[in-house]
Amino acid sequence: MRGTGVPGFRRTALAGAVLATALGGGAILVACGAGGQDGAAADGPARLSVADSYIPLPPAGGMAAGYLTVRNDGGQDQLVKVSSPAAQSVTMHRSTASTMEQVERLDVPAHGALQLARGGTHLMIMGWQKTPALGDELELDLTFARTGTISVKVPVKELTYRPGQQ
Ligand SMILES: [Cu+2]
Repeated sequence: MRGTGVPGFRRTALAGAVLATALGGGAILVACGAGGQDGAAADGPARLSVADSYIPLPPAGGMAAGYLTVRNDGGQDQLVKVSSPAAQSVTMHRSTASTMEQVERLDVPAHGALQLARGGTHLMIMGWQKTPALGDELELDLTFARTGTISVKVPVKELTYRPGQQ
């Protein structure tokens, strides 16, 4: 019998590339409504603000969820990417009856809100640079198709926390 397998897959190189991408995402672009490129779009520029953001403390530094509300007083936009200098991976998920699936973009309706909440659409955060602790404030960089990137500091709360209870 002759060994034909290649012993070392190039996993290391791949992981390195992913990490480099995550670290490179640390550059912060703070979007300014007046400078929007698509300000002339028919339904007007989006006017976004982020509220009620929190991350329930993940067990033992494991995978965490992230919840927040994006309010919009202007035209429609889409959340197309989320990253964090504190974690290697942030993805957008939609919960279905039995499971959850990753989504590439989430609509922010005109004069409405995109809500990421328990039991519904949420963020999944993994690969912490440092184990999160209660009271930490972790940066999330939310990139929107029209508005650009908005950076928010998101507090780490108890696992059972719900917004509205102080
Ligand atoms: Cu999920």
